[in-house]
Amino acid sequence: MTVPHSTHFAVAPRISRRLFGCNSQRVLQAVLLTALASTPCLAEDANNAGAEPVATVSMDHNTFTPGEITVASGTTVTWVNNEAMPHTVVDPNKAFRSKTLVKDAKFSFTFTTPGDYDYLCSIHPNMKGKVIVKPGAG
Ligand SMILES: [Cu+2]
Repeated sequence: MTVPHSTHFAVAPRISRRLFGCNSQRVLQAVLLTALASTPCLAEDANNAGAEPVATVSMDHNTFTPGEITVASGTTVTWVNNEAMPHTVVDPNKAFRSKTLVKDAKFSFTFTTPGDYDYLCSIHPNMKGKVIVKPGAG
């Protein structure tokens, strides 16, 4: 079996520790910082620190919260399941459909077309939410 390119970051710290000895900690930090800075999913935690607008909807007590959000076109909405009950995020018009989300699992979709998106949890059809997408501010 060949080593895929994706393991590059995983093996880099080990190599640098051997090469640089005492300095490996600093090298490791630099590698980690670089990796963090280039990880797109962290942008949502930084609360708009990145260029792309983001929004979060949580799932708890069989409820999407907020149940209705209005976002600008281009916004990435991330749903997070905060309870043990599994849920899905499904647009009946097929714009998006998550896998089954267990506790702490996330699903993200970037809304690029303005409009109203009523969605539901396919496991609990009474569990509904809505995303209203307005034209972007430019
Ligand atoms: Cu559900």
